[in-house]
Amino acid sequence: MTATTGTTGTTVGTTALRARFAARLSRLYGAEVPAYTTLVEVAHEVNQRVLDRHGAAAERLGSIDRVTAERHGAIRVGSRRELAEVARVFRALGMHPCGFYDLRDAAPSAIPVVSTAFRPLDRDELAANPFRVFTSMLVPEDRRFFDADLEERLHTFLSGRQLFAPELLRLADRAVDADGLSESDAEVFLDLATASFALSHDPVDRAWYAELEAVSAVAADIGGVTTTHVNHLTPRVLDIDDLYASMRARGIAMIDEIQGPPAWEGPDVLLRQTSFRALAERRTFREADGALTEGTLRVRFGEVEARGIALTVAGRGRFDELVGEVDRRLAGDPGLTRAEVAPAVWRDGLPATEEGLWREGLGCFGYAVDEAARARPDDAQRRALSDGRTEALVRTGVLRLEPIVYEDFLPRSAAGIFASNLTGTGTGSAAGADGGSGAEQGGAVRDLTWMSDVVGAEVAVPEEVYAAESDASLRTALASLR
Ligand code: OOG
Ligand code: NI
Repeated sequence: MTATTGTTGTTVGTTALRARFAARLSRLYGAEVPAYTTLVEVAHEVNQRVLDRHGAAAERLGSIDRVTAERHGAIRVGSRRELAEVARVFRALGMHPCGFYDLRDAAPSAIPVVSTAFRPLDRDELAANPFRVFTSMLVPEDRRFFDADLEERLHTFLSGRQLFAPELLRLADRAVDADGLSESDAEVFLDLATASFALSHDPVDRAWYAELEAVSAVAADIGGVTTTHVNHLTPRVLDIDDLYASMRARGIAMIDEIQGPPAWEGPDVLLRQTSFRALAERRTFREADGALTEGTLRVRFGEVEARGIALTVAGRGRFDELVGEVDRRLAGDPGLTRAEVAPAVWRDGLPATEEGLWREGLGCFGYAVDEAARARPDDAQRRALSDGRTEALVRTGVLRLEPIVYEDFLPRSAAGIFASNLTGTGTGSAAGADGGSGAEQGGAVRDLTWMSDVVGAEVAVPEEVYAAESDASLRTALASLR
């Protein structure tokens, strides 16, 4: 955290702003959705159990301090302007766009949004506070979901609302320019930023909401109301199977399965997630005759995640193959469940150790010099040191592998999380499309370049971020051996 004293008083740096914002959002969401507080409690219990069971080894993929504070949020916006504005707010928090996700042709159900995640990119910033927000943007121009008339009315509705106060955006820009805010400005900024994501009590136009809901529940949640809100806040756990069982034991209805890689005895890779079902929340509605009535909507839920090792491009390719193989076996025998099929597929298709992942070029690792080996190398280590090849240095233990944690998301899990929490699936469907051309994308081509243009900053490619970190770490380690 940056804390310098100048003529404007104490400066609250972007890192400290992010940590404070994450904590405030957590308090807000806990007050709005009490089941979230239960989830955080259970997550802490699970993490404590893992620490007791495994000691220091439990922290191999993240210090307990980081993991305890760790959250990701999810929000949804409707237009280019709204996405550009929220990007300005996140930039003031040291959060940068990373990854492009197109959920419009996702199985099991297509969602009319494209997404990115705003997150710290540097290892030190992630260690200080890893808060990230999965941010989705509606695509009203996609003809697979919306006809021209509905698109037009969505544009009109969205252009009439202002999600972020002008004062908030001014302060955000100032924080970026000055690398922080004075204590009093920081308070105003954090108040306004947090308030932007609170559930609104504005009446919901019943007919308009229902019309959008018939296309997609997510479209209604975005375009059917006058504000945005946190959709969920997700704590991180060190044992998601324990978490899942513990939540059920407390009587909380969880979705049917844990998304992502299965539980198995080999290294944890990428991301495993699960959630509890969206809860009914009281909302006020405006009926066709203008009368105000009380009702409920189910859109917000609780999610939890366990993070594993980042994969290289080749590793992601392997992962996708394994997912495909599990799907094929399940289709061949509908009596089976994913949890029954996947571990065997994983055993056949992935190395059982971290070193195996590294050797096959599938996992992302940093490198640390083993000081004992440097000071008193045995014969094999001496040969490796004089030969200088990375492979020999790792094999003989002169260099120790340090897993790089996956800090991003999985499109298929995201679609699964969206889908399992929707009350209705809507009529919109992009199934069968395979992306690429305008026609295939419903007339609305969206990709990483498009997203970069909208947010006004280059959207990073996750695999490139991990590769750069791994390369830099290797260079440092090798240089220190010379
Ligand atoms: C986002 C769903 C995706 C994740 O963790 O994969 C997501 C949403 O529901 O808005 O948060
Ligand atoms: Ni999420």
